[in-house]
Amino acid sequence: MTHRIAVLISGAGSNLQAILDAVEAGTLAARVTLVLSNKAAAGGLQRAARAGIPRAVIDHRDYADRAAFDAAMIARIDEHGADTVVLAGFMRILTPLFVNHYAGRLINIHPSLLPKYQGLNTHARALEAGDHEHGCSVHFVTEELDGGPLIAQARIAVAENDTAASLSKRVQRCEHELYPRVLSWRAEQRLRLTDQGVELDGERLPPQGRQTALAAMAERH
Ligand code: NHR
Ligand code: GAR
Repeated sequence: MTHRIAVLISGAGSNLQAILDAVEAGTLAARVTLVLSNKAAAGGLQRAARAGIPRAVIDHRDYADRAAFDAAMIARIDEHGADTVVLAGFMRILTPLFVNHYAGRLINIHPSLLPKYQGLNTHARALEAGDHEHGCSVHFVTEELDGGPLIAQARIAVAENDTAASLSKRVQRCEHELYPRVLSWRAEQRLRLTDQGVELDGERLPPQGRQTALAAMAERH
């Protein structure tokens, strides 16, 4: 059966688009069963509509607390079926209820070289620190915010004249290449989370995950 992916978004959905494009191109052997947003205005919902994919809006403000919001999302996601649940610019912290329900099949992409710069405003923080490299990380999601086991990272060089905006743009290009690639590993049943850590092709990955070379890495602007 084709690998089923549910994608959670809060914004523009450029990572969602990269996933949809990879499915369309045949490089990601999966089916996106649902695009779920906590914001009705999220641009990614239009992308899902164009691709003919079921959409749902579950607004966190309609729920008494985080657990109730998460329970509503679980119910909707499971109606559509998901072998992997993908966070793609999803901006709500998830409770243990949600994280445990999808243990080992919940993945996030984060715009920094984790464990550096967990949380928000990662590009400004990398610049502020004077880092010479920056990038993005894909990880299994656990209760520990941005602290789950790392699957893969891609690095870019930071230039003298970079701003948070220019960095964000280059990091996003890396994300758009890296995320579909990692998801193709899942779709091909090559990637799993074990008690010992992350396993790719039956081998345990190092703590920072697979370091990947991407076409987008060579770009400076
Ligand atoms: N939930 C858990 N339990 N663990 C993780 O690793 C998670 C998570 C939920 C989202 C994505 C993450 C990121 O890649 C993510 C990882 C939102 C916030 C946040 O502070 C932090 C990290 C991430 C996403 N959210 C605020 C909140 O109160 C709201 C911010 C807003 O709406 O703009 O939920 O960076
Ligand atoms: C991406 O850069 C992603 O790494 C980041 O938000 C952007 C979403 O863009 N995620 C987070 O910061 C999670 N807190 P998109 O909606 O165009 O995919």
